[in-house]
Amino acid sequence: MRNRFARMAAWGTTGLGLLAAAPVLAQQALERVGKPQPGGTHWQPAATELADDIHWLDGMLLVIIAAICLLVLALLAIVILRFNRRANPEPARFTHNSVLEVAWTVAPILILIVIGAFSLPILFKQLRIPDADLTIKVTGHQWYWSYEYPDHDVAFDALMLGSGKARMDDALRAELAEYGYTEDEWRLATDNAMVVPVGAVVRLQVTAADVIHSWTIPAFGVKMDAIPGRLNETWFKADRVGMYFGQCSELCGKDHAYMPIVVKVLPKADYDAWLAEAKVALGTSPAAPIRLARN
Ligand SMILES: [Cu+2]
Repeated sequence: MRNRFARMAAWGTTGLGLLAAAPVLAQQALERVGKPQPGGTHWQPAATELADDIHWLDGMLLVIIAAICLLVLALLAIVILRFNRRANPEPARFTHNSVLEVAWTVAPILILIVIGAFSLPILFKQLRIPDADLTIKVTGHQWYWSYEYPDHDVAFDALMLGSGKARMDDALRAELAEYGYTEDEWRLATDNAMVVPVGAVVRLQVTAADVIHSWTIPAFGVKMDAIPGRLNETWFKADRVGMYFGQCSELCGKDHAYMPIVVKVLPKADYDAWLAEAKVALGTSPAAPIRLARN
């Protein structure tokens, strides 16, 4: 709460009102990805090629691990049924078998090489950042995120709506609606969101101001530790317009569960309109980022 009041004072209420009103219009129709679904136990639908790759690798590993489990199960069953004391009263006395030992050493090596041949290229794709269309600096704080668009002189904090509330009430319902969220999006919804254009390569620079946090959007296949004193880099290219939810993923203190992440992926024209408004509402005079960081 303290943070939000400080920011309102810093930006002036006119600017904040302008910005708060605009995303409401834009996000009403946005597909929501990353909030809990009834019976949802699988991956969130992939919105980037990176996430697609990860899901494919997961499926492929599942096939391999299932085959290995079935093989081990079958061997166990054979041992239990054919070599128990009753079925096999006179056990063999040999202590080793070179062919068998070479086989059970070489086979796992081959399996690991096959897995590595598919997983390493995916890993390298995550690590090699393509030429970026947009750079955003993400800073984790106890307990909120702040975002800076250094090329556009825009910086803002993103705080969970209704923090400090123990249960839903009319005021909170109204606040969520005012920001364009539904009631069940409480504890995922933030006052400001990271906004990016669809199809743009976004380079993220991730750091923290106090303790280690971790920034993630599962649907993007992106998770990056935010470490004080370090600038970690990662990237994504969202292929689908939508509103994507994530949460701090490194236990960072008592309100770790209350620093959600919202990314809005908008058509280029909507993004440009947002950016124009953000420059007015959230634009940074030279002193402003420092003041924000201190909040
Ligand atoms: Cu955190």
